[in-house]
Amino acid sequence: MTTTVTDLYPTRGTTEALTPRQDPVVWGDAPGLESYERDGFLAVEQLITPDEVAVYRAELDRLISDPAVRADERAIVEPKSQDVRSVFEVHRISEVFAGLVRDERVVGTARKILGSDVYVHQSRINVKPGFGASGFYWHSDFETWHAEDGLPRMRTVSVSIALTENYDTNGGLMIMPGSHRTFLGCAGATPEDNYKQSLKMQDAGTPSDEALTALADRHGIRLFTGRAGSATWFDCNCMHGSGDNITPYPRSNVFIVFNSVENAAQEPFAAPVPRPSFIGARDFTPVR
Ligand code: 6CS
Ligand code: FE
Repeated sequence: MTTTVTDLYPTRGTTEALTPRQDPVVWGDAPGLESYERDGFLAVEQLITPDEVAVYRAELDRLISDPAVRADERAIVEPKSQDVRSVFEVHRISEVFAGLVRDERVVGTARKILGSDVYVHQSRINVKPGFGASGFYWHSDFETWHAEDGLPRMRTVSVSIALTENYDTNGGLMIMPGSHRTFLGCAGATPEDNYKQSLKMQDAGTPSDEALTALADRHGIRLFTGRAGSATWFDCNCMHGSGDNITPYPRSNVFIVFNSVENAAQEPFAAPVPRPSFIGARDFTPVR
């Protein structure tokens, strides 16, 4: 007997459609998360100390200059400069970053928000070097993780930890506050092997100008700046993006996505096959 899975968040059909969020934002009853519930994000001025930043920066520099890492399919290079743009599954490649994932300041906060044990759905370091590194166009991560990785519910949280200074000029993260409460189903089917293109420049799953204008008019846009060591926790369904970085100053971060073990990936809801496990994990072992 085939079990039909209800798709609460239809996307990548013929037309764009708005669906109100049908999931809590904060799944646990932990105090102090009221603003995260309201805005969909929580900015932390210092999640890790300057000394710890130095350790992770050194590890990032080591990884991106290691030819074996650069040759690995988990490394994505900048289209123009061929600089390393991102390295995925960094928590498996590097014991140093694996330690960061297990740090109580990190995984403990994810458990509080998601109200359960958690596993890492995705991790990456984004280098975003200076002199023209390209940004990430507006999107909801959940739209991709639902469509292509098969995450059924909005019970997923990302944390972006700055490893370099995030100025207001070097391509920082922008989020539309409150946009996490509406799911924007995008028009246009997912192409085969979409990830080979989307991790450089996303196309499928990007909103129309009209939808973005309506969301921006309603919610505004918040730019996140902060010192190295600062962090932004944000809900999987926030509409967010970041601009190019044409300054000489890199905007490097480590980005960890925690998913509830109660929300494990199923079959993709709008893609022919799941993405590789280094992008959307298929090992649901809780972080200990
Ligand atoms: O497709 C993804 O999973 C990745 N893409 C972006 C632009 N943000 C989320 C995630 O890292
Ligand atoms: Fe994203």
